[in-house]
Order: sequence, then structure tokens, then C-alpha cells
Amino acid sequence: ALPTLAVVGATGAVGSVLCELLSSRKNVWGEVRLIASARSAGRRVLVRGEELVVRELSAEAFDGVDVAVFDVPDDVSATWVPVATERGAVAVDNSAAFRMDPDVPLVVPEVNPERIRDRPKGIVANPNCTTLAMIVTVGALHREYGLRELIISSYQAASGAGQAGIDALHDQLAKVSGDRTIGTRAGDVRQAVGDELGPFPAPLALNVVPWAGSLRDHGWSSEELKLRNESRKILGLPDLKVSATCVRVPVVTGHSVAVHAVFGAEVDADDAAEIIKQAPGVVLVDDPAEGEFPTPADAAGTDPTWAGRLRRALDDPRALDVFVVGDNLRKGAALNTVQIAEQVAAELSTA
Ligand code: 11C
Repeated sequence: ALPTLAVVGATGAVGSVLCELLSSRKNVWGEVRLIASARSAGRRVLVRGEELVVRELSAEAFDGVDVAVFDVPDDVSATWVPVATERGAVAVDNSAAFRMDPDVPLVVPEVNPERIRDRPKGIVANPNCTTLAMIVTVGALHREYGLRELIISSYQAASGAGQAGIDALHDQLAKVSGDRTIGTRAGDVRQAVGDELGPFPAPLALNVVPWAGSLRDHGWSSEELKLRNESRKILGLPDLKVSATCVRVPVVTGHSVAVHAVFGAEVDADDAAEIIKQAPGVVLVDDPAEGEFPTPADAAGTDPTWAGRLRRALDDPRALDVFVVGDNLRKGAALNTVQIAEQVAAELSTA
């Protein structure tokens, strides 16, 4: 029999994309069970052409489940992932709760697929959406040149903060539209937007906000530390130097990252372009003379990550600069999770 899949958090921003993906990808699942909080239980969602009723999260909901994917906040995963694994499911978790646990592999199927089988707790973790936007490109270049350092700046979409982020951006844009003088005086955008900042610490409409996540020691944000720690773990480089600055931009979907990557060997821009072209899961779009480079508006709703503006650093023959973009809800979350879950399904079917 084909394995049973549970989707926990099926009605959230990522969960909804995950249900869409299950309808369009090769069908490897028997039963698909949708699970969410009491608030969303009872809702009907179309999956594989069939209307499924969302069940409330409970221990019994995991009975008979082979693979459970979790797209829920960290505290919900911390509580419920162990419940699912105790009941015999392999959990694929998209929260930060288990990513840095040494007994939990952190997997990007294009970069370190071999780690999936190495899961003593029955848990496989899915990286953060910003890490995922860049790591497919960076991983391919690392295999060739040996990565030493990353200096990165992100341009993150509102949907990284979930449906509340998308709603806040649209509400704010509605408030600032029409008045063509707005954005010319300090404070006028804040005044138009008012108190309704949603999950962001400053207005996002007509603005950029150099902050994502929560405050950690010495002024770093949790998102910046995730980029550092997750890159180190995925690439198996515990001493990799990483400096990140995370910035929220008024984009609905698609996280972008400007990457300065320093390697152990001299690089060649044409060779690097060829490496990216050959790499699975990334598409190179790089013809600035024709105005061709990746943008989130073009990447939204697509499966691959996108790379462009590839240049060898002018002052360091061992460094490359490249701009990468990925749909934060697809490859950044739902798609990577589904890819991992499908590999587990293949493993269970041949066991
Ligand atoms: C954001 N990257 O854009 C975050 C959202 O650790 O999975 C995802 C947080 C995470 O705000």
C-alpha cells in the first residue's frame, strides 16, 4: 500500500501551497490527512481533486500515519512532532524547533540528500526559507571551489511572516496609494500607515525594514543567525564564516539574497556560470544587457531557485558575487518539505 501522509498546518500560508503541490506532483501517497488547529478544523480543502475535511490536531490524528509534515510555529512543532514520531510517523518539520539538534538532519535534497536516512529521532528538518533561496546555488559552487566565507544581505518578502505579513503589506499599500506626495517627507509613510504594522517593526509599504525575526545577543536577529547556523550545518562546514543582514522589502512572495562568497580556490565567472547551469534546482538568468536577471516578481509561484548577476569580485580572485531568488513558500518551505517527504516515501515503499 502507498504510505499515508499527514499535513499539519494545512490551512496556513505554507500549508496551502503544500496542498497545491500534492495535487500537481507525481502521486506517491495513499491517504492524505489534513490537520490544523481547532480554529481551522472542519474546513474543506481540495487535494488531488478530492475535497478533504481538515481534522483537529490530536495524538490520535497520527494513528496510521507514515510521514507527517509540519508547517506550524516552533512551539507547536516542539510539542507535536514528538507525538507524531512516538506513534510511528517520520516527521518532516519546517519549524526552527529541531533544525540545530545534532540528531536531526537538516536537508536540502539538491545539496545533502544522503542525510535524510540518518535520522535517529525519526525527524528530518527543513531549513529556513531565506537559507533555501541561496543554498542550492551556494552548495553547487562549494562542491567545485570549497566555500570559506559568505557575506550576504537578504531582501525578504512579507509572506515570510505568514498570512499576517501578506495582509499587513496589502492593507498598508492601500493606505499609501493615490497620494503622489507620499514618501517625500520623514514620517509621512508612518503617518499614513498608522499603528497597523502587522508583524513588522516599521511600515513595509514604500519602505525597506532592516529586520526579520527576533532579537538575539549583540544586536543580531534570529533570522541572521539562522542563515549562519543552517548554512554551516547543511554544507557540513562548522567553521564557515557568515555575516548576514536580513531586510524585509515590500514584496508579497519571493526572498532574494545578494551573496558575496569567498572560496578556497580561484574562481572563473564563466566556469561558475556553467556550474550553476548544470546544478539541479537552480536556473541561471544572467544577461544584464538585455535587462535579464532574477526578480521575485518572476520567481513567485515557480519551483526552482534563480541566480543571476554573477560576477567575479574585482578585488578578490577567489570570490564571486551573485544574486539569488526563490519563492519562499515553495522551495523555501512547502516544496523542499514535499521533496524530503517523497524521498522518505520511496524509502518506505522499498523497505
Ligand atoms: C521570514 N524566513 O521570512 C522567515 C520565516 O525559521 O522557518 C521562516 C522562519 C523559519 O520571516
